Amino acid sequence: MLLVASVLVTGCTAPPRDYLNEPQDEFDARMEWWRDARFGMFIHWGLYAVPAGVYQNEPVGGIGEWIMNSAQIPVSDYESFAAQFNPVRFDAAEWVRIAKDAGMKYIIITSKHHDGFSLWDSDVSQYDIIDATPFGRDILRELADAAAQEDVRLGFYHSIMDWHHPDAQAPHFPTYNTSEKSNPNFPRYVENYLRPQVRELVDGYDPAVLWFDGEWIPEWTHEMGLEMYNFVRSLSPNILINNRVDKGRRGMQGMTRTDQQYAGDFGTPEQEILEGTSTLDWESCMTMNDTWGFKSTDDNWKSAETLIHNLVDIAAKGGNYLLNVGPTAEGLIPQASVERLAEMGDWMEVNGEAIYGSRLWTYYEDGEAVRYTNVGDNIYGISLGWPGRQLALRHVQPDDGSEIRLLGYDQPLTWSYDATDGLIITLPETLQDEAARPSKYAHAFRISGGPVEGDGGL
Ligand code: H79
Repeated sequence: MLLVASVLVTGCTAPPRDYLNEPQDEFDARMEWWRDARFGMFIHWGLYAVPAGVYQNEPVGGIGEWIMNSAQIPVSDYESFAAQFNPVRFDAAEWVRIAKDAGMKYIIITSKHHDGFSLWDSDVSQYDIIDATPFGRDILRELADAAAQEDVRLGFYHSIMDWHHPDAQAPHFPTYNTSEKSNPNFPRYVENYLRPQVRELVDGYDPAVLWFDGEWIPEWTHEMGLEMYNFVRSLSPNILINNRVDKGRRGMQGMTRTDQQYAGDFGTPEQEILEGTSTLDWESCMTMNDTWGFKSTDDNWKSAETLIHNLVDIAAKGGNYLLNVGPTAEGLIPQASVERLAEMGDWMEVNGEAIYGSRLWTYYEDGEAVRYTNVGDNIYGISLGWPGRQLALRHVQPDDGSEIRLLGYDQPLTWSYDATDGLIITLPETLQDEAARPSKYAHAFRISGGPVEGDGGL
């Protein structure tokens, strides 16, 4: 009887699967869409958009979404931002369109950041968009619907650290300090709050990715990480989970340590790009200015040229680029971000075939100014900046019948190869005029017809 009852309750008698020991081919199949995508949008949005970097008329240093910590705002004071959060100009379809037009294939939005505020109607919380704000619309639902319409995948950033929940706070809060291990109530928060929230997100919105963060606090243990990873996969077997679910991340460089087995499908360099390649999957998350959550005072925008070069550099090294926007409390993606994303979209329109679905090649660079990608039988040499009258590539040897084209230009290019000089591609005179070039900032040359690795001029 007991056995029958337990079968009825759980639906099966098999022991919980250990998703960590996944056969390589199953892992590859699960990762395929993400590896092909190469470019995604990160969205940091929450109550911190209300103060937007200013507290009690004083500008607060540091990243905007950390203002509660940086300005040592008491929980009860910070909560009052909820009553002011009424982003009436939020339009999920518009956000998805901005991402899609930029060439981004997926979106990761903060379901809950460290401040503890949730962007959906959580059953275990009153501190959420429905119960605590005048806005009263489920932001995650609207984004999930809009993303599904446009074939853009949606995932959630969910913070393990929580500065609001009483059971999750270290006694010394709000002065955050990693050196003290001190909160005996934390497991209760995990059991009664974090896990139920994660279940609500996965069951209710079917996210493609769960992107954990705030895992470095001493209360969060390796065992909790393994358990969470298996829990999420048991709810949604094909979901992807970043390495911050567990304790294996190496600082801001973000790749997973290999001293033991850690959970997590991909590494997460933050505000940096790997120096070279990796045998592990990875995604660099980066801001466009110096903050993730909106700050009214931050105008330190990276140029479209820098952003495009980053995208190329990351793709050549086998990674993904998760580029952040921090919408305002009115619900708008800042105009400076929109403009840069539009320029990236223009570039991807012409050059996307060198980025999407690309895989690591034998070489990822040829000096400072050239990156290589590989898609199918084609090698792409991507020049960061205009190469001049000719482009010299030392690492690639075309087949005799190879055709070389500049993406966006309608004629094949003239080229020569010899062991001394390597491959020399001659650039047409008409393209010496900047205005006549098919794209700005970076120029992709497709070498088709079975090129192989070369060592010309080395
Ligand atoms: O959500 C954005 C930031 O709010 C969040 N991550 C991005 C995606 C972020 N949290 N903290 N930081 C950024 C900087 C904190 C770095 C440190 Fe540590 C935490 C220094 C010491 C503890 C992690 C663990 C990095 C080094 C060791």
